Formats: sequence, structure tokens, C-alpha cells
Amino acid sequence: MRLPQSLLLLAVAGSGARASSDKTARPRGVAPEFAKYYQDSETFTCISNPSVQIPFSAVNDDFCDCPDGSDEPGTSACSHLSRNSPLSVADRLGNNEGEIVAALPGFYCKNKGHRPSFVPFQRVNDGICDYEQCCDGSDEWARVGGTKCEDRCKEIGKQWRKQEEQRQKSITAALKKKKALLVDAGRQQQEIEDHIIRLEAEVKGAEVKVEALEAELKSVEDAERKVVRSSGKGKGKVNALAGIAKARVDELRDALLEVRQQRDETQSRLKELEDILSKFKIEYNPNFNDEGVKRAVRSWEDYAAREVTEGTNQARDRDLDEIAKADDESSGINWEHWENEEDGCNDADLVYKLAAYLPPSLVEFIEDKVISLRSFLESSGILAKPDGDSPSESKAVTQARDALKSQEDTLRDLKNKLRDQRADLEKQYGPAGIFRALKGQCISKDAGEYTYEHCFLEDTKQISKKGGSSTSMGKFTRISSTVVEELNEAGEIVAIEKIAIEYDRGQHCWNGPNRSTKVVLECGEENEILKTAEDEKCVYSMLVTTPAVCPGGEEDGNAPRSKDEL
Ligand code: MAN
Repeated sequence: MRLPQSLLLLAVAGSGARASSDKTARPRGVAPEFAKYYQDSETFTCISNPSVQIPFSAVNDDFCDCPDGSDEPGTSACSHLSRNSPLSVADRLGNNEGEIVAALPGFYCKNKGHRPSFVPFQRVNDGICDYEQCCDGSDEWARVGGTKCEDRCKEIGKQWRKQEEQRQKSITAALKKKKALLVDAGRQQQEIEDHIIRLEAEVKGAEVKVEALEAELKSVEDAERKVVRSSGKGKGKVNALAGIAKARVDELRDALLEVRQQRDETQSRLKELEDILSKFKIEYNPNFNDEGVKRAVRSWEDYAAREVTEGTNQARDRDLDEIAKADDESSGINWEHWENEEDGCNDADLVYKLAAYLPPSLVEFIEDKVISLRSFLESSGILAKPDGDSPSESKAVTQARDALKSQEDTLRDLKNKLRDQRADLEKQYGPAGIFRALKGQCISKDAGEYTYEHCFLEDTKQISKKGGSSTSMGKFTRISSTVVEELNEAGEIVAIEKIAIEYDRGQHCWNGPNRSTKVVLECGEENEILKTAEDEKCVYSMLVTTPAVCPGGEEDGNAPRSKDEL
């Protein structure tokens, strides 16, 4: 059910035509509130033009004497004067300078048994019964052409009261729903305000943590730099490390030479033994039935039959010869280069990448040594432990950096949330923020080949009934107030302010604009699309009822505290 947008207007129209306790007789067509202008039985003073006075007998003489038509309240003699806007009496009494406007709203019908009303002067004695405004038929008092309009106020009044009762019920129900919407909107707004307070505290906390973690990272980095520096004893860090590495490699080379020497001695003893046993096998007497000797000879034969991997040993020997040479005789490490390396780059980096500078033939061997050297340096605290991702950074630094990064991410997220929540409070949600409660609620209506959908404060869509994808008719842009002209109950054209929700930037229209929709809202018990129209190509309008725009309801303290956004 569509309900009047403004109860106030209705009240004005009603009170303007209400019967009063006025006991003095009024000329035909005069409403009680205008009776005071017709009390002098000798002279009549035109209402809006007091300088014009006429004998009282000229009132309702079917001749228009007054510029404002006030001398003809009961005839159509002054019906040429316009009177379209629902002005107050003060407005009618000359505030519209220069414009000649009828002083009276129309012919007053008492409509006993129903509600009094005004009928436009053009319709007085026009031979047509205007029962909508004049149910008592008094507008046709002259019986022009024999027209006799019977009084139908009793039945029309009864029907009206029934409808009115229904309408009032509907208004009450709509207001109840509106109040619920206001409560919901207020709760949602409160939640956002509370969330903002929480987020502000969380942001502060996160900022403090970030500061602490920044300090922590700095101190870990400083400590690490000191560890590397302290091993340099005044020299460059690389030089210091190169010195340690050279000593360690020399140590390992000496150990290798010693082990090779021991191996060669053992091998020569083994050869001697094998020769003895070979001779023994040739020279022993098999006829001498000694089981122990026979067993020993068989074991020797098995041993001698086993293959010796001579080639591999020779290759390894060549490698070992190469390694055993001093660095300055071979293509080994150029320690001089490292010992004279200029500082200015990341020393730890260079140490970790040491293997990359070694000659290819030695890489495998030296890599093992470098790893053991590195772990020796790390375990003895000379070198900080490296991290898996960044070979130039220790685990401690990486952990401190990661902790800082993760806290910075948290802080950024919190700040984004806070910004969004604050922006939401600034957004338009209509009078008293009521549309907050409707945001995202969708209603639809079939019309022709499409189903039209309106999701409050989100978008409008055109969905083909034949299937396929839907067409966007616009995304939420603003809430506006729009003035529309309507006929009021007295048959007058009145300008009424209506709230509209505008949706722009919809799907592009071939050879036209991007689709857009203006949703004009009316007071109603339900959220419902009454009609949709394509006013111009791809420019749509929708008429939607909702309790949210019914007048009243805010006064019970339901409305959110924020300012009206419109
Ligand atoms: C579709 C619909 C219509 C629109 C035309 C424009 O058919 O969106 O509303 O007028 O496209 O081409």
C-alpha cells in the first residue's frame, strides 16, 4: 500500500476544510477559516487587495470585482485566476509580489457526513457532479441544464472512513517498521563507533610494538656487526677472515700430507705381505696333508682373485697431489687477493660465497672444507649464523626482521580497517542514517522480458527472463532529494520533496550512456518495487515503497545520533 509522503500536508488540507463552530452565516462557498472576511454586511474588502472595496451585495453576484477573486467564493466568475500552490493564508495575502493569485483555495463544500473539501472554481455550476471533492453536490447549486446532484456524503463518507482506517493501520505498521529500522541503523552505527575506538587502541599498541621491533632489529644488526669486526683486530673484516681461512686450509693440507704418507707406508707393507703369501702358495707341499695349511692357501686364492680398482685410486691420487701443493705453486686459492681486499662490501657475504672463487678442480673438496671452516667460525662466534633465504644475513637478524615485517603488516591492516570504518561513518545513509539498516537488501519485480532488481545502496540490475547474465543498471552513487509535483486531495498541484537513491556507472549501453537508475522512494509498509520505466535509452527510474521514508518515528529516540546526511 502506498501511503502519503507527508502527513503534514494531509493535516493542512484537512484542517483547512474542517467545519468549525462558527455560528455566523457565511456566503455560499466560503470556508469557516475565511468567514471573518465576510462579516461586514455593508461593505466587502477584497482579501488580498484591501484598497478595493465593494458593496456587500456584489459578493457572489456572478461578476468578478476583486483582483484576487475573493468577492466570488460561490460562483465560477473568477475561475480564470490561477491558484496552484498550497500557500498559507499569509502567502495568499500578498507575499507573492506582482503575481495575481486567487485568494481562496476553491469552492467550499461542507460535505456533511464526510470531510469538507474545496472544488476548483471552474467546476462550480459546470453541469457535472464532482462527487470526489463535493460529495454533497453543492457545487451544482444552480442546476445548470437541469443538473441535480444528490447528496452522497453518507455512503462516500462511510467508504472513506473504512479506507482511512485501513490506511491508518498501514501507517502505524509502516511506522513500527521504520522505528525498527532506526533502531537497527543506530545499533549498526554504534557498532562502527565502538569498532573505531577498539581499532584506535589496537593501532596505538601495534605502533608501539613496531617501534620496539625496529629497535630490536637495529640492536641485533649492531651486535652482529661487532662480532665480525672484533675478529678483524683492526684490519679489514675480509682480511681477518682470509687470514683465519688460510691458516685452517694450511692445517688441513698438512693433515692430508701426513695421512697420505701413512697410507703409502701401509700399502708398501701390504705389498710385502702379499708377496710372502704368493710365494708360500707356490712353495707349500700339497701332499702333506695339513688341513690348516690347505685352508690358508684357499683363503689366499680367494683374496688374490678379488679385483682391485686401480684406476679410481690413481685418479684420486692425482687430485690429492694437486691439493697437497701449496697455494702459490698451484691454481689454488689466491690468498694475497683476499688478504689485500678493500673493505666496503659485505664481508660476511664474501665469506659465504667463498666457494665461488675456487678453481673448478678443487671445488668439491674445498667446499667441504669451507663448510667445516664456516661452521668452525660460526661455532666459535667469529661469524654469525646464516639464514636459509638470505645467505648474507644471520638467523637472528632474519628473525628480528621478519617479526618487524609481520608487525608492520598487522599495523597496516589495522590502519586500513580504521580508515574504512571512519569513511563509513562519513558516508550518506539518508535521514537519521536509516538506510544503513537497509543496505544490501534486495527487492525485485517482473516487467516485460526482464526482472528488475534493486539492492538498497548497492546496485540495480536487469535480469533477462530468458536466462543469461544480468545487466548492471548502475552502482550506488548518492542519496538525493527530488521534488515531484502531485495532486493533493483538494485536487491542487503540490510540490512534494521525495528521497531518491541514484545508481550510476552501470553497464555501457550500445550507442548510448552507461546505464543509470534513479530510485524514487515513497512511504509504504513494505520494501517493494511498484514500477520501473526506461525514461530515456538506458536511463531508468524505479518507484519503490519503503517504511524508511514514512514521516515521523525519529522523535522516540530511535534515530542514530549523527547529523542528517541529506
Ligand atoms: C537491452 C536493455 C534495454 C536497453 C537496450 C539498449 O536490451 O538493457 O533496456 O534499452 O539494451 O541497447
